[in-house]
Amino acid sequence: MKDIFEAPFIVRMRKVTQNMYRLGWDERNGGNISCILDEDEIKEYLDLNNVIRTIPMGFEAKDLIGKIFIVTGTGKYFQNVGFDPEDNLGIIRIAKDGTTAELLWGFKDGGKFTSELPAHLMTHSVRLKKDPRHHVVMHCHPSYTLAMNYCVELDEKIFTHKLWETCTECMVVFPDGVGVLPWMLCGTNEIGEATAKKMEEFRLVIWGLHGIYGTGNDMDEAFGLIETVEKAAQLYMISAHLPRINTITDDQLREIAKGFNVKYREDFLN
Ligand code: 2HA
Ligand code: ZN
Repeated sequence: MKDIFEAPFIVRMRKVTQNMYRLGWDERNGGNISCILDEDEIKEYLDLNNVIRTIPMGFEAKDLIGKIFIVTGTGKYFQNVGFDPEDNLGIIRIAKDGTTAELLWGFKDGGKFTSELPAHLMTHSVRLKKDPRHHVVMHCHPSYTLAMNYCVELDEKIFTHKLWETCTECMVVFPDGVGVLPWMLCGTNEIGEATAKKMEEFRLVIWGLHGIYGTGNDMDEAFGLIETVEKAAQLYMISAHLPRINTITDDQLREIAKGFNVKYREDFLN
């Protein structure tokens, strides 16, 4: 077996969590990430017949039976993933009953997966149906995006439009817009189901007054989506109290969509 600490999927998780922590998106134990691991990429690193322990999930993930995920741990700090990945991360496989996780590696202090596993797995199910190349679900609390939650209506059209008109890149990066959920109690199956429902239409979903979910075919894509929202939100928040003299107009937004050949939410323009 190869050394799992050198595996690209571990190196990637260490890097991205450190990056997110340093950006201030994941204070204390805030945020969580899960990523589908393809059997081919892990079998050289891990004996897939060796189940360390089983952990009940409290919901059913029928579509994901047999799938393997690397996932951040509950109560764990992104700050610590870099120097102790085996304590802060786990690799789990969804067991045949669809309601149990088989721990294959990690959570070495007896810990378990993020409390947001329902939202993550339900989202994976939905996004996989949209695109079989889907792999990553990422949740975090980026400051400017969150600040915008307090001064912009929690409405998908209004919120998306404000982002689009603030930064030329936005229409190109997320032409499908940003889904928005009202404030809900986190860590529950209910917020998981509501998130997954939004994920049928969007790759980005705001959890009102809490944070954001981003998805993608790889880590860069999920991260890049959130990063682009956060950049626009930052520009919005540092300029919102000043007179708005210029803006990207709806006609210009249409021009961007045409120029970059992206299919966008036309109903989100005026
Ligand atoms: O686990 O971000 O939503 C920390 C969180 C919960
Ligand atoms: Zn959170």
